Amino acid sequence: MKNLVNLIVVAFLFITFSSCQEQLKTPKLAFGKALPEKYNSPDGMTIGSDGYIYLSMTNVNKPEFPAKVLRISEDDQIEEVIDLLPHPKTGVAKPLGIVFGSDGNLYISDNQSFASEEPGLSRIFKVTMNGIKAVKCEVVAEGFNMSNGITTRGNEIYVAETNLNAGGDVHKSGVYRFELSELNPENPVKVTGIGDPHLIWVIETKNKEITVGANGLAFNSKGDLFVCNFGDAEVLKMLVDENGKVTSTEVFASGNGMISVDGMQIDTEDNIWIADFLGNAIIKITPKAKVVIVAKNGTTEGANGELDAPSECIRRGDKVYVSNIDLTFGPNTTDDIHTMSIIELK
Ligand SMILES: [Ca+2]
Ligand SMILES: [Ca+2]
Repeated sequence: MKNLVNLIVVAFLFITFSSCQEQLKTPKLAFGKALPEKYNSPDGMTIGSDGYIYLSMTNVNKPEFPAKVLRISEDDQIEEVIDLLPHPKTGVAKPLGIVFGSDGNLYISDNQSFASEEPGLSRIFKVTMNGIKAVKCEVVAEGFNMSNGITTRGNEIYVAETNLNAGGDVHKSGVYRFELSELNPENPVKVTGIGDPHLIWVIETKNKEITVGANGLAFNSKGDLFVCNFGDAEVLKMLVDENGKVTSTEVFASGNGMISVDGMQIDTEDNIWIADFLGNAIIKITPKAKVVIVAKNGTTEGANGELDAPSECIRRGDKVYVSNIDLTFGPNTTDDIHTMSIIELK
């Protein structure tokens, strides 16, 4: 009898495990091949009104290749948009989050903490667009330690500062808010951390080992803001009025198999899409806060399209495009196979 019970338990576990595995989607290699060496670490993405995915090619793994904005056409061809402005001190740009402002220009976080340990070197770029042509790249805000996710609502731009470095406290991060009219290349905004009127929210990451804080952020169709707190694997929700005043905050989703929460995008159905860098997974969170692990695999080089330390994902139609930034951090080791993945939803 006891053996029979054991057998039933084993069979049940096997079936449960198998069905969970079956629900996971298998990512495939984007573009049918690895990226060339000159495109060695993709990160932030946004979709333009032209239907292209605009992509930050941060090239953190091989900085001898200049950081660029690329775009991906609806038939998955890659085009170059513009080379980004090197920092005078480090000689490189390190773009992460990217978004179109309501003025039709691109706003991009330049995370100089990838290039230097000196605090305060990170910036926000404005890439002036004329139709599909990029005209110039200029600095419109500076003084960040690690400018990261970036998003927009109306004439506002929101930026995640992953490390406020407040008096050496590595657990504090936050969200800055700017009016587009303030972002003038003639006179860039200089942010100053705690006490800066642009800093509308400070986040405390509780994880003592992974202290990485505010990361991806995005608005849903109602204008509610969601922010990833990377180290605590939680998605925070905040309401911000039109004057930039935070009126409520809550934990919207946490845990449920998420190990970390990195880049975030929200699709047209208000599903939140998150790259779980440490968990090597792509997560969907429904508007009702149900956490779904869409794809996940072990550490890899990504040669067959496997997830390889993904840092951002974005849904376009029935495909989810994944940037495998492939940084040496947590369980992952940087390798020489540079890839993006695509997950087909249908
Ligand atoms: Ca790789
Ligand atoms: Ca790898």
